[in-house]
Amino acid sequence: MVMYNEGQDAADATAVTVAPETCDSHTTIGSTASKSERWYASGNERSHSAFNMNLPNNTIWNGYPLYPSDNFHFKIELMNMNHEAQIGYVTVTYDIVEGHPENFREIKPVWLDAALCTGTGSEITAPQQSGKFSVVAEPWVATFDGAILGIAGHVHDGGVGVRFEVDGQHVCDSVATYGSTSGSISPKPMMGGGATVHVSAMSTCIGPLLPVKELKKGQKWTLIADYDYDKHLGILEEDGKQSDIMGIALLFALRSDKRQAS
Ligand SMILES: [Cu+2]
Repeated sequence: MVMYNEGQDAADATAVTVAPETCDSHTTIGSTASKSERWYASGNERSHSAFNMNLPNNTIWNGYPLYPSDNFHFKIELMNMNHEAQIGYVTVTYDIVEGHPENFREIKPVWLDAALCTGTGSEITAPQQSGKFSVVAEPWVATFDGAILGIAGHVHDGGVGVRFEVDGQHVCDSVATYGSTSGSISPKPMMGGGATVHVSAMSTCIGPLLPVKELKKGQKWTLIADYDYDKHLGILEEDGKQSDIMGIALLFALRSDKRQAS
C-alpha cells in the first residue's frame, strides 16, 4: 500500500528530480511528482512509521502538516496466498492535531527507489534466477536540509535487505526477516511455486543504527537492494521464472523550513 498527499509544496523529493510530469507512480493516481508525495508505504513487512517516541515530559513533536487543499490518494495491492476468494479490508486510523502548533516539527518524506519513475511501478525484472545479486539505484542528490528521523526498506521475497551509501560511505542496513508472523507463512506456494515463507519484517535505521543524522543539500544518497535466492526463495511466476522484485526505502526527514500551502 502506498499513500500519497497531493497538494501545494508537496513535490515528491526524489521523483521530481527525475521526471516531474511523467513519473508513472504519480500519473497513475492522476497527479504528477511536482504535486504529490508518497508519505506512507508498506508491504507485508507492515513497518511502523512512528513519528513520535512516547517520552515522558516531551515538549517537541513531529507531524506531517496538512492543509485544506490537500488530497490523499492510495494505491493498494492485495495478495491472497490461499487460492480461495477472500474479502479484505484496509483500515486507516488518523491521529490529527488541530492547527499547526509551534512545538510541532514538519516531516518531509523521501522515497528512495531502485526503479524510480521507470514506468514499471517500482518493479524490476529479477536479473538472475538463482544466487546472489544487488540492484543499485541511481543516486539521489538531496534537495533540502533536515534532521533524519529514520529509514525503512522494502524488498520482495528473496531479498536480504536494503542498504544505503551517503557520499560513498555505508550508513545503514534495513534487513529482512522471514516467517516471523503467521501472516508471512502461506500453506502453499503461488501457482508457479517458490516461497511459502515470506518477508515478515524489515529492520529500521534509527538512532545509533543511523550514523548520518542530517540530510544536507547536495549529499548523494544511493540505495542498494541485496537479494540471495539461495538464502530465501523468491515467488515464482506461472512460467517458473522469478517474479518482479523491488528495492525501496522511505526516509522521513524533519525539514528545516515550513511547508508553503494553504
Ligand atoms: Cu513491493
